[in-house]
Order: sequence, then C-alpha cells, then structure tokens
Amino acid sequence: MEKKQWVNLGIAFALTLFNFTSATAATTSSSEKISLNSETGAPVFIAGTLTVPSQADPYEIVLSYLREKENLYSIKLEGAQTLDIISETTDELGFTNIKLQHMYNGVPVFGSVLSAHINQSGVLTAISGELTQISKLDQDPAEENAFLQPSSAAAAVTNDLTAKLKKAPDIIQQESPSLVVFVGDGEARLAYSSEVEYLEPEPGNVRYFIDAANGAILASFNQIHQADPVGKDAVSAGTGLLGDKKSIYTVQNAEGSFLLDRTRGKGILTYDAANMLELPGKLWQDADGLFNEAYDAAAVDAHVYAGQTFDYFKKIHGRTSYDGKGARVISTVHYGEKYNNAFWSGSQMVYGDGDGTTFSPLSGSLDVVAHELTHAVTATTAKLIYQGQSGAINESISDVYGALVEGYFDDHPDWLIGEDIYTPKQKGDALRSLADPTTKGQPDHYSKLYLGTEDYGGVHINSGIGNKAAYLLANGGTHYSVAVKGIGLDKTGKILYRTLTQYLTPNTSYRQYQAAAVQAATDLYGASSEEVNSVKAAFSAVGLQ
Ligand SMILES: [Ca+2]
Ligand SMILES: [Ca+2]
Ligand SMILES: [Ca+2]
Ligand SMILES: [Zn+2]
Repeated sequence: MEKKQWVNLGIAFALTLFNFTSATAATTSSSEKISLNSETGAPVFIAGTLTVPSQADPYEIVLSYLREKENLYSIKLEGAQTLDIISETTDELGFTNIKLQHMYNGVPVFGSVLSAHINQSGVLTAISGELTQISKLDQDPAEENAFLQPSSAAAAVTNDLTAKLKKAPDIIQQESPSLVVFVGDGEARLAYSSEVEYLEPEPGNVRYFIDAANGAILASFNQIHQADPVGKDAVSAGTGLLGDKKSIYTVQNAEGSFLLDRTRGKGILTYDAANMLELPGKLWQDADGLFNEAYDAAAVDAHVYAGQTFDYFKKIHGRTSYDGKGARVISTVHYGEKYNNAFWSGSQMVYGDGDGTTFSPLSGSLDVVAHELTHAVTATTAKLIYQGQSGAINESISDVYGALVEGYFDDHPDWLIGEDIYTPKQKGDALRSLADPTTKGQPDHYSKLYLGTEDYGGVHINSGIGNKAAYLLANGGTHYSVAVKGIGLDKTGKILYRTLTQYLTPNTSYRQYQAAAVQAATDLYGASSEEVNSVKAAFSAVGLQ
C-alpha cells in the first residue's frame, strides 16, 4: 500500500516523455481529495490545497493540519502518541517533503510513517501514508527490567534461522536489534526489530520482530526478492516489438533466464510490473530462455535499447552508465494498464504499454529509451530544473541524444522521436520532430517562446527551439534566412555533451545555453574554428545570439 502511494507521487514530478496533463487538469483544486484504505477505513492519501499559504515552519504546517484531522486519522496527537520528524528535504520544484514517524511512548511504530508535501507558498498539497491504529499497549518501555537485552534478541534470530535452514546461516550482516511497537493481529507489542543478511545455505535477507518481553518470534519477512539471481552469464534469443530478432544478455540458472546483463557497468536489469503500479516489479524471468512471446517483446526492447544507450555514452563520451560510475540501469515494462507514457523516475526507467491507439508499448523505440536515460545523465550532471526554460533545455537534450543514439546504430537518423511507438495504426508520423518542430506545434524560434504555465512552463513545447538548433548544427540548412553549415552527428554530440556536463547549471536559460555551447565548442575546436561558427549560426537561426 505504502509503496503504491510512493509510486503515484513519483509520477507527479517525473520526467515524462511528453506532457499529458491538459490545461484544465493542471489547475489547482482547492477541494480536498481523500483516499481511504478500503479495508481499514483509514486515510492513505490526501491531496489538494489543504492549507492556506503560510510562512510557518513546514513541520508546524503539517502538524496543525493533522491536529484538525485527528478524527479522520483516529489518532490523538498528545500524550502517548506523537509524530516525530525523520527527514525534511526540498526538491527541484521547490516542494518541501517531510517524513513523520509515528511514535508511541517514545518508541517508533513500525512502518507507520506519513509523508507530506508543502509547496513554495507554504501550502500543504499532499499527505500520504497510513497510520497504524493502536488501541492500547500494555507494556511500558521505561520498565527496562521487563525486557530482553538486544543481544538476546539477536540470538533469538540466529536460533530461529538455524532451525528453519537446518544449518547455521553464514551471516554477512546483522542489524543491531532496536525497539519498535509492532502490531500483529490487532495487538500492539514492544518488539525488537532486526534485519539479517546471509549467503549460505542459500542467500537470504530477513527482517525479524522479536517479542521484547519473552524472545518469541512475532514475525519475519523475507526480503530476498531484491537480490540478484545466481547463475551464469548467457546470450539469449529475443523478439522485439517490431518482430525483430535480437540477442540479449541474460543470467541463466535452473529456474530459467533472467533479464540481467552483467556485461555492462554494475548491470542492466529489466523488470515486469505485470500491469500494476509497483516499482520496480519482478525481475524478468523466462522459463525456457527464449524471449519470443508477445508479452516478452516490451522487455526485450527495453533491455536491448538500454544496453545500446549505455554503449553510446561509453564509446562516444567515455561515460560509464548514466552517472559515469557504472550505476545499474533499471527498467520496468508493462507499467500500469494501457499507460500512455514513459518516464525516468529518479532512479529507473518506466514504460507503459500504451493504449494501442496513441501508443504501442513505449520501450519499442530506441530514441525513446535513449531520451529517458539521457534524463538520468542530466540529473547527475547539469541537474536542469524541470520547469520553464531550463526544463525545455532538459527535454531538448533528451530528444537530441534520443536522435543521436538512434543515428549511431542506424546510418539514417530520422530526427523524429517515437516514430516506432506513436499512433501504431498510422504510418509515417512521430511524437516530435527535431527537423521541423512546428509540425508538432512546437516553436522553432526563441521569439515564439511559449510563456504559459501549462506543462511546467512548456518543457515539452519550448524544447523545439533547442531541438531545431541541434538539428541545424548536425545537418546544416537555412532557417529564417540564417545559413548554417552542418558539422555532423559526432561533433554535435561531443559539443552538446561537454555543454551539458560542464557548463549547464540547474537554472540555465536558453541564452545561457547558447553561450555555454559556444564555449564548449571553443574548448574543443578553437575560437576561430568552423565548428564554433556553426554553433553560433545554429543558435542564431533560432533567435539566440
Ligand atoms: Ca520463453
Ligand atoms: Ca527516431
Ligand atoms: Ca504512427
Ligand atoms: Zn523527457
């Protein structure tokens, strides 16, 4: 439940492939939208304009709202129960995120956490999370003599594991037991919580809850599903969304073949959300090692195209994975039902299946995959704020590398984005065109900059200006009477890579982008070079000089 809400929150701020909120949908509603857990009746998500603008401390804003909602949350925020702040961060959109831990007599209630978002004006806009109901707790944590020592709780864990595994586990890490309030079968008990990780006789990662009074095991959760499969590296056969046969790097063991490519950085992994909204889902597993079913195709393409994008940045720019340090590249396909978008969540790529009319499964286009992964490069370098002009440059950089990566693996780059997945029943069109942004309603000149508030200030609209400049730089042409001599894909990629990774900053504007690109080209080719002249001409052609 908690996981699901986090996923939903993630989408609201994610870097999407295109803008899917209409102008009216973007209008802030002052009404409170309350989602309840259908089983417990407790609120799990409240969104809207929940408070009036305020200069008060964000923690105070949240607490005073929650005090008004004590009946709804069935909690009395006085005496035994409190909400303690465990983290406070501010994101790139200016939202403050506060996480609150539910405490009972000063002891954390396991898993009972609220996450609140407050916007730049000090307005509370969302609270997610469900508070665990505690009717009574008979034990007093102050009576230390009534409880086990933490070391006894740790021993109870190893004893239980040894009994279950019929062998003493080879423990590589055990968290020192800490006191929590654990609620099982409606009864609250003081318990020690401890996570233990072991490799033999088989890999495991289990969280234990041990009754603090008598050492009984109250619960244990195996969390091993996040661990990598053990097996040998293999090359398997797969079929992509366009029916194209391709080789994919996998790991094989007796249970089947897994979409884990250990040949690139710390690994490329592809997961199945099985049409639900949980991330990352389950690591893709195929019983016979032949990835040739229709359902497999979205995973095959996500896996192969993530690898190709990885290879492009490594071979052309010497960058190992998106962070330059070999970070794992994680993709999830079959996200949601008929979900018409793809996005970089901040830690992984996510692809919907599309509704079959507007989109087919979105991992089926190399330029779309490269677009998403380039957002991750931007997020670890320039950190361009996803709003207004910096957001448009962020989007444009992703489109440009979408086209360049495609061009690297295909001699005929089309300078279109998403042609392989957009409107599957209609041939020859695309989501965006870098060659002529106006065909998709985007500006192709700075004088036509969209100044409205829709789409985070037009990030998927004004990207047309940067896209046209990059297209002209690579291919040449005359635009609004300005002639540009093209310098090709490789040099365009090199100049913009240096611009992105060394000169752009979070709030870069289009004018700064032009100056940065000229500087990057000057570094690479010299101030009086043909390349610098072409950069100046390309930006000048879109109204930037
Ligand atoms: Ca199969
Ligand atoms: Ca394309
Ligand atoms: Ca189409
Ligand atoms: Zn994007």
